[in-house]
Order: sequence, then C-alpha cells, then structure tokens
Amino acid sequence: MVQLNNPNPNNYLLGIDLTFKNPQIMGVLNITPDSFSDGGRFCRIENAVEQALEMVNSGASIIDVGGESTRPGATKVSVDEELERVVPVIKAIRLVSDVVISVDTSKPEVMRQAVKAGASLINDVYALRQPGALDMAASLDVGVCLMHMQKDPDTMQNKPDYSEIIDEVGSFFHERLQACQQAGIAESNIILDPGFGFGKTLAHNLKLLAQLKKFKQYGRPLLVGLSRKSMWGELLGKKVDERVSASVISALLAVINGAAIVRVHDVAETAEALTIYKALQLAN
Ligand code: 7PM
Repeated sequence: MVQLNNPNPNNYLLGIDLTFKNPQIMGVLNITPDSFSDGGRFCRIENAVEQALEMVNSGASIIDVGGESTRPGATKVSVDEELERVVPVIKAIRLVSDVVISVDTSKPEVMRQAVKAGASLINDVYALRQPGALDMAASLDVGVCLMHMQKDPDTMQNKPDYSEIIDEVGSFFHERLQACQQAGIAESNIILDPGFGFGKTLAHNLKLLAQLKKFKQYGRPLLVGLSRKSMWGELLGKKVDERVSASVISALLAVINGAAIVRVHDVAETAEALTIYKALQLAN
C-alpha cells in the first residue's frame, strides 16, 4: 500500500469535526421524477424539502442531493435534466435550513450551479475523472468526496477483479489525491470513500469494511455508503426494503472501523446506533 507523508491531518471540514469521535450522518435525497408521487414541479420540490428536513430532524448533518442514477443500466441523464432536478431543490433546502448540502454528480456544470445554489460538498462517484471536473472542483473551493469505482456503472458488476483490493483502492486514493493537488484542490477539502458495491463482489466489500482503518493512513476523513446495498441482499437474502437492520449495523461497524461520515437512507435508525456509540465513548 502506498504511503503518504501526511501525519498531521486537518479533519475539520464543512464546519463539521470529521474525526471518528464525532461521526456524522449524510442522508440520501434522490431526486428522480416519479410519476406515482409527482404532482408537478412545485410538489416535487416541496416533497424533497420535507424529506430533507425530516432527515435533519432525525440527525443528519449533511444532505446528499442526487439527480442521476448510478444503477447499472440506468438511462443517462442530460446536464439540463440533472440541473432541473437538483438546483431548485438545493435552493429550496438552503432557504429553510443551514444543513450542509452535498451534490451527487460527476458533471462540472452541475457542480458549478449546485454550489451557486448552496451546496458545499461535491460527492462524485467518478472521483473527478470526468472531463473538466478537476478544474471545476478546484475553482469552486468546496469539499469533495473522491469515491473509488472499478470500471463504470454499466460494467462495474460484471466480474469485479482485484489482485489485492486494499492495495488497489489505496493506490487509487494516492493517484486521485495527487491529481487533486496538481489541479490546485486543497487537501483539507478532500474526503475519501472506498465505494462499496461499485465494482466489488460481496467478498471484496467485506474485506474493505473489515480493513477500513488502513485507509486512514491517507490522513483524510472517510465516508462510506453501505445503506440498503445489494451485498446485504446477497449475504442475508433480504429484499431492499428489508435491509434496515443490516444498514444500521454496518454503518455502526464502519464508524467503529474509522468512518467519519456514513451515507444512509434510514437516518433516524442510524442516529440511534451512533448515539449509543458516542455514549459509550464518553463513558469510557
Ligand atoms: C444503484 C447502484 C442504486 C448504486 C444506488 C446505488 C454511494 C454514493 C451511491 C457511496 C458515495 C446507493 C448507490 N452510493 N456516493 N452514491 N458513496 N460517496 O446504494 O457508497 O445509494 S448510489
């Protein structure tokens, strides 16, 4: 595994203390047009804001707004469509809450307009590898989550293969940290994410979770997303709506193993687990 000479990390980012002592919850807010619950544009924005506020009340300190599906085979969303989905929602959340807003996107123009609308974190599953993304993130000077993914969303689950997954994800972090430094992105703005389920088998995912602490050597806060993922379907035989316990338990294990931020759908349940964890830390 590649070593970086950064023994003195600054993990205070986005106005939040991102150390393992103070784990944070990122709540997932997917904005996709849903013919079933969609009563038009205004209704869509209102529903999204209501969901965001409910997650904040339940314990989320970051809301991750996404308008693009990374599901294998999902139809690609155009820049204009993605902007139309996320920008009004970010503006509307910003009007009623000072919660940190993250934008789940790989597109430079969406990054730009989302930050202008009030987002202060870019959550990019391509880790700024799309054309123009590195320079855009540098010019915006906001937080960036760099996630590892093998191949792309359409091909990633077609025989994922690694000789040593921990080394390969570590080398990827090293390479992206260097690319960010060259582009002029402050290291203090960066969060790292091993990308559970993105080009990984169940065995790969379990190894990453078991050895998560190794990625702390890069000196940056770790974000993990394990919520409702298909790995729990495979391990436990549970359908997506039956994965709340698996999601909460794995979020807690990730925090115990060094995660600073957990990206979850079930905010209230996760917050209970983390409250117990923090109470134990204080009692010790
Ligand atoms: C299909 C495939 C649907 C994958 C949904 C997903 C992560 C993320 C996602 C993560 C970061 C999901 C994922 N997962 N961003 N976006 N880390 N930083 O299960 O693990 O939510 S989308």
